[in-house]
Amino acid sequence: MISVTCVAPVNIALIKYWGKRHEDLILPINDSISMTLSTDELCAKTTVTASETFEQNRMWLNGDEVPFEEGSRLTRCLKEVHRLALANGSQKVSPSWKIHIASVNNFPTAAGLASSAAGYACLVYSLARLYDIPLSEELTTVARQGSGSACRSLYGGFVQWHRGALDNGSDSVAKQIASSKHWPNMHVLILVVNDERKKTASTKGMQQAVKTSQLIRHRADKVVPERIAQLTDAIEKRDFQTFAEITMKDSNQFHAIALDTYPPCVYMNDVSHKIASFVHSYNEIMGSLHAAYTFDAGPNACLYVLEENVPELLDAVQKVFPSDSMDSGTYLRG
Ligand code: 2P0
Repeated sequence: MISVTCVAPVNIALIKYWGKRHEDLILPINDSISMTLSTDELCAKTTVTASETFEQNRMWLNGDEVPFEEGSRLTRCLKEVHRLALANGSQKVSPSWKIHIASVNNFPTAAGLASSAAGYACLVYSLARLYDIPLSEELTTVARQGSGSACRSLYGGFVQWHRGALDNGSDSVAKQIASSKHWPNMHVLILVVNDERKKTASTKGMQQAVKTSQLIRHRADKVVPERIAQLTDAIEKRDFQTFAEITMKDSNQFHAIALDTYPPCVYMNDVSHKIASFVHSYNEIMGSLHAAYTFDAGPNACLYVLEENVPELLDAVQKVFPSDSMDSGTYLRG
């Protein structure tokens, strides 16, 4: 019997992935950029065990068994890892041995806090360690087939997921733009507005968006390519002003697309909108951009802020949003 345990953190998108051009291979219609949090924050932890004596593949998520169905994303990831293991001539564990997977998240699942990203990144990386497969761009294509955003969590720091052009998805890979050491004073403050499961799962929300939104093509073809270039440059130069402006604009455009979907997907709630207004007022009072918000497919806010500005921002947040207006507030290091 051989066991491997790994931890993978969530990543928070700055330029959002929203919309697929291929559902099964999980190929996106646009590039995206994210920042991966540090490993002592929001994480998935996965143990994979392979044994000659196991009779079937089994998986538990947060203690509950989940089915290992033929054709599922889980099965697809396992098959792809086996293919890489064969290609690498890995000898450590026979691909014929069945495996047991136990994964836990240290944060609410499916509350718009990128749980599937950390979960599949952790699963694929743990399997790779089990079969002695090195981390590579090709491995990101396997994580991508578990959940699109998962490919970005295989790397730390700032990461770009390239949409790619090929039909087989082999060039739809994640690449690191800069490690976390490049901009060590970049922090994330997460305001948990609500930790319930989101109403419309991302997979369904983006399918509906691609089918019905008239704005989504304009975003994918015209807006995102320009923003990717600008944000990459801002990250390279550690230019917080440009970084913050693009991040907030992209969050707003993603939610505009969600509302342009028919029927609309409403992810932000009244508190989320109040947080966005608060950040704009706060920045105006400070005289320059000191904080940037971004909201994923849920009401919770992620605020990007430089370390030196954290105490002041935290103080203002606590004054404007006393703890009963939110489930909890968490301060995290990026
Ligand atoms: C992102 N989100 O870039 C965007 C922003 C949510 C909003 O990636 O269908 O769970 O598994 O590929 O990765 C959420 O989508 O969707 C997501 P699938 P996923 O982080």
